[in-house]
Amino acid sequence: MIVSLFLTLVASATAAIASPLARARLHRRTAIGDCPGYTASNVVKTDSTLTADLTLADTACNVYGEDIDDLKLLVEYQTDHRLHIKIYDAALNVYQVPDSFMPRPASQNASSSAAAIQFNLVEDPFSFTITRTNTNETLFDTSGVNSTLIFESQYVRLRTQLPPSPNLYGLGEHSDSFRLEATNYQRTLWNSESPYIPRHANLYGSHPMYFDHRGSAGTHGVFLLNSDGMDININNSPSEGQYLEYNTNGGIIDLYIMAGPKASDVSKQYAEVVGLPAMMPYWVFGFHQCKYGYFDVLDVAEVVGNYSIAGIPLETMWTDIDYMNLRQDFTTDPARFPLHKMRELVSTLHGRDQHYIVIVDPGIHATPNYTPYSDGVSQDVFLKNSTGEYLGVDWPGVVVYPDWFASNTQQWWTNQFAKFFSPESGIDIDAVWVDMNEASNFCPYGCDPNGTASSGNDPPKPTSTPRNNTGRVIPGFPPDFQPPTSSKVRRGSPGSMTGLSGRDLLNPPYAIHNHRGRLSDYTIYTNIINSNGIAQYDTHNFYGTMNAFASREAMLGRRPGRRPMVLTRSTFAGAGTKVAHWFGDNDSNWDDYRISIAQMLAFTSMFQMPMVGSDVCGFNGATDDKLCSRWATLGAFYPFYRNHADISAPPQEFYRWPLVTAAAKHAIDTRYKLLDYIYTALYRQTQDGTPLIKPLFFKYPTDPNTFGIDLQYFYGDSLLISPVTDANSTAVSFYLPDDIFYDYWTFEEVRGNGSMVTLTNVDYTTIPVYMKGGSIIPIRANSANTTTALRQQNFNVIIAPGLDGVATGSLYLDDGDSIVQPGITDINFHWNGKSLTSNGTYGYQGGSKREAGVVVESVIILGQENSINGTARFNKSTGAITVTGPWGLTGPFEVTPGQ
Ligand code: MIG
Repeated sequence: MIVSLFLTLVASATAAIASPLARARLHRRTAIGDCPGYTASNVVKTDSTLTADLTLADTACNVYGEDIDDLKLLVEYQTDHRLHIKIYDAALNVYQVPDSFMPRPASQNASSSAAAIQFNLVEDPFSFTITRTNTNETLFDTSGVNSTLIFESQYVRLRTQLPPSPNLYGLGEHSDSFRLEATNYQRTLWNSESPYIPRHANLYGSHPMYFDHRGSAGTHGVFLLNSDGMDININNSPSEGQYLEYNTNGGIIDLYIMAGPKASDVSKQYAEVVGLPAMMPYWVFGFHQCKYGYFDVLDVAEVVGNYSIAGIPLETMWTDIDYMNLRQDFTTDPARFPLHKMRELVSTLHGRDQHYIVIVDPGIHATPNYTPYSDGVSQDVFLKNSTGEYLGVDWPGVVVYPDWFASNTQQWWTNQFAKFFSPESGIDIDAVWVDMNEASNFCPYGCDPNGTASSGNDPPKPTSTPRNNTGRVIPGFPPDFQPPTSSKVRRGSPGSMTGLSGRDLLNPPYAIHNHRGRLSDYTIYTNIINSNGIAQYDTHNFYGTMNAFASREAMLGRRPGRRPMVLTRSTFAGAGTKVAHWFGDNDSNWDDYRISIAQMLAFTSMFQMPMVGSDVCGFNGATDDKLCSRWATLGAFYPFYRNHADISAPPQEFYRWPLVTAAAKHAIDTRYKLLDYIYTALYRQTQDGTPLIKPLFFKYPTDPNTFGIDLQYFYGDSLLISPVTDANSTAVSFYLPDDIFYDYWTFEEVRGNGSMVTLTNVDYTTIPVYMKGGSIIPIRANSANTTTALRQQNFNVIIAPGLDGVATGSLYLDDGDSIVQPGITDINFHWNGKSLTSNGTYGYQGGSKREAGVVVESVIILGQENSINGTARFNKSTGAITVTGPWGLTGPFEVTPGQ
């Protein structure tokens, strides 16, 4: 089999070389250093725009394709803090990311003289700089050595000079350090299935956006709206200085420069370009359990039951591809996951205020008598090659892939969801999980799908017979889930801008450094043309995002008016406007535990994709009780909190070990008390782009010690999280900036002085958390078993005064579910050193009587030397004053201790 595959590959490689462009590559005329660059002419300026023609300055170099002779330059001062710079072919043939997928922000025609950043043109040879208006600092500069603009049919190069040792972040998806290495660093963007999330490799998503932080000089952002495969090189040398260089396989230069000057301003300004993130249902912040390899529906129910027995709150149960009949979407395994039993599972979960989610893959089994396929064929929704159906291989065997651009695809997908996930007759899921959507193809380029699917690569099909529960009682589930009589313990096994013609769409002359091999290896071939005429070569990087967006529409079709939650593996810039993401198949090791923080920081604070998290305790391999305890605890401070493991990994539900059980209980209890605090932070991000998770440098931008920190972060605006990160250790050294903090657990005041602090006795069931001075944090007085019950708990309000003695905070409340809210409550708290005032909007009526009756039980003021006015409860050892209410949440109130 290996030999025959090899021969196929050789044969196809030969075929590719025979194509005209590949020949051109072999006979290319010059080296990259000889490319002539462009000359600008016909420069026309208005107050808010600049246009020019760019003409190839000399003989074409045709290094990786053919130089395009005539380009156009468009510069727009879109707002006073955002510049748009577009360099494109005059003939408008070169592919541009379609507006239908990524609607562009309208220019507000700001006046260049009032703008925070300026575009400066050099006409001959063409180059440009971007400078900060008030300081004249250069932010972007294409005039350096070896920086000539190259714009060819299959290669675009743009290079900017940077100051030495830059603080650059972003350019995901990757599993490298949060602050990017500046020497010999390459970031390839080409969405691919990437088990074990390898370092220094392209992963599942593409976000060509970076932040450049320059300390007291401010922060700016750069977004290259280009979906072609690319290598971004960051490097320096004595002769070329420090630079960042884009090398794309095509597309145009569609650059958005965001002026900041604060880092969180850049976040907001990026949201103005790609869109604000989607609000999520309240319950999605609950704890989720998943595993690939649950044997049958009973096994799934048993996990739910075991969580109850262990007393660990479980909000949502998940099922992986195990539930499908022979791994086909929109089917259930009649023996192991029969539909009637699945319906019982879901109604039982719903009766317990729990939720249920299953997986759906984009690859549709190409087989007769399978309705999702035959419907799709008759509605013409699948990708085609030159001879007919384009085939790949995925879990069910030979598959076809939906063409998300085809006119019937959304309706077909929506119909499959409506039927299979019908509340009346199907599986009434609460959210959906879309996987394998890079898209993944088990068949590398040149292989025969039919051969591959029927050979060793064919996934193991479940053959097991149904079983009854012969073992333990599953509390809360109907009788047919229960053991028949006496019980024995058992365990189950587990012109149109659609792209130039004549390109080599399979093996472009410039080969990006895709860690999976050639562009078409293990994915949909890049020469497949979508129904709108654009090649997968250009749109590959957002195939998964379109799949996820279509799934969101399909979910909306089932539950109109309610916020959908779609968890997607593959993403592109702007995906956060509609869907959520997990970081894919990590490994159960300490390094992957650590790197999850950097991944979370990039997506939340930079890519405007706030609902994210890693597989808690690790996906691949065996975890252990120490790693899983730490991860259960860290995960409670991710926005998305799900324990998930591979089929080959031993089970790792939190109740499997006493230590993890204890850690998870404490972690979930803490997370739930803080749930409204982080829900409020998510709401803010959906309103103006302020990130719900912040790197330390966002808050201490002039303290260089914070610039490289990626093992600590702010959860919400006020909580500094500093987890233990060493393997099997109870010690951690972390940074405390020059500021006042309060220990979340003891209320003790801790004065940070811009140095490292070491704790040596951090038990496996806890994590260092500090409240930043200046904050007011509303927490639920008690946790609960579900988020539904949590919503009926009263609040406490904690005041953590800043160095100036004052503090602020807020609390947002709504029904947690509706897209259009009938009424919201949004309260601002202010502490002036003597009194707490609260005021705002009070529109949320409460979903139930008990919810409507929720009050603030007490107000706790930290960091006091004496009891204020003598009467409030004062704890001398911690300096905390407790004032007891209640105060209602239906109108403003004021609390002055002692009065
Ligand atoms: O080829 O559906 O990342 O979360 O459990 C692996 C089975 C397919 C990969 C996903 C993982 C999921 C698994 N999937």
